[in-house]
Amino acid sequence: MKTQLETIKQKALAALAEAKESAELESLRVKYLGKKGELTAVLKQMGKLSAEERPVIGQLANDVRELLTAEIEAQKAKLEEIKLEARLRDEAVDVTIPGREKKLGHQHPMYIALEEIKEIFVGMGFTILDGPEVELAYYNFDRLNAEEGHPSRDWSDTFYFDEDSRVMLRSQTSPMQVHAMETKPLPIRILAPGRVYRKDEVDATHSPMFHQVEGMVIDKNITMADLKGTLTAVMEQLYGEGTKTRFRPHHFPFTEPSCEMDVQCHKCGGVGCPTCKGEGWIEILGAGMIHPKVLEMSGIDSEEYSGWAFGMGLERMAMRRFKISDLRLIFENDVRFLEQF
Ligand code: 2NM
Repeated sequence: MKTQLETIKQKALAALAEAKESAELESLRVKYLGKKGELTAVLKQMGKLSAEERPVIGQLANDVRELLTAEIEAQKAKLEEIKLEARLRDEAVDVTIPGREKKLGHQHPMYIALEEIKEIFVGMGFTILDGPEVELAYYNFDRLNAEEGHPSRDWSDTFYFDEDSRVMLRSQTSPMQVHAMETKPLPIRILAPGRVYRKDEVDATHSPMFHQVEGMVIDKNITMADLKGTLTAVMEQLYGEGTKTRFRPHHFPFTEPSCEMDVQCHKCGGVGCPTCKGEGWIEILGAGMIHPKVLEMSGIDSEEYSGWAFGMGLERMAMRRFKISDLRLIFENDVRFLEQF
């Protein structure tokens, strides 16, 4: 029995040393020390021993059990440690690797220009409006005195959604102003910036989608002098004190009289240079006194109230401001381009 115990001890120790998983250790424990284990099987034969031998073998069996139990625990701890070390190695963080740079975007030059314009008008008591890009032709044309047959209503110029030309992508931001006339209490001072859509081929100066800013004032006793004074004050804030403006007659269906406004070239002071193409003046916007018909269609008494309005292209504005030569650069949104402003 002594040799049997010795054999069990040696076999078990060898197997334990080989074990790679704690599950393996558990099955070895069952195999040698469990109720049906090899050591237990030997102990069951103790009855055959003499009274002298029994305590000696009993002691020896206990020693083997204790040794194996301790060995299993030690091996378990060792495996845990190996596992932990492997995990630490796998999950190691190299704090010396440089961090990944988070690329930030950049504000678009056109929106930089728009923010500036908005700020100026807000400072003069204007409210900024937002409105739908899908409009009824009724609001985009009829209510602005562009009747059936007006050239801009043509299918070749406007994006319609239906055969009857009733629903469209707005071709100007003016329908927002019509909504304002319809819903806002008088007096009104609003600025309406946003996207507009026209069927134009893309080139250096055209795009089927572009941005406009329109503005409108309606109150008692508003005259052309208010239009000229306000817009000149805006240009002075935008281009510097003393900036000169000039107004030339023009035609729009929704204003009467209508005009175009030029600012004196800030580059050459009006002498003529490449920036103003030798003109000395740069065309900035269209404007005029709101047509009495337009006021009346929105339920405003044109005998009591009058108003002025203007509209300008935002891309052209930003291109002038930042000396951008091609409209397409405005829409490409290449960060290397945007970051320059
Ligand atoms: C322009 C030029 C002149 C304009 C007129 C109106 C409204 F709704 F009051 F009639 N909104 N915008 C207007 C006037 C727009 O763009 C070149």
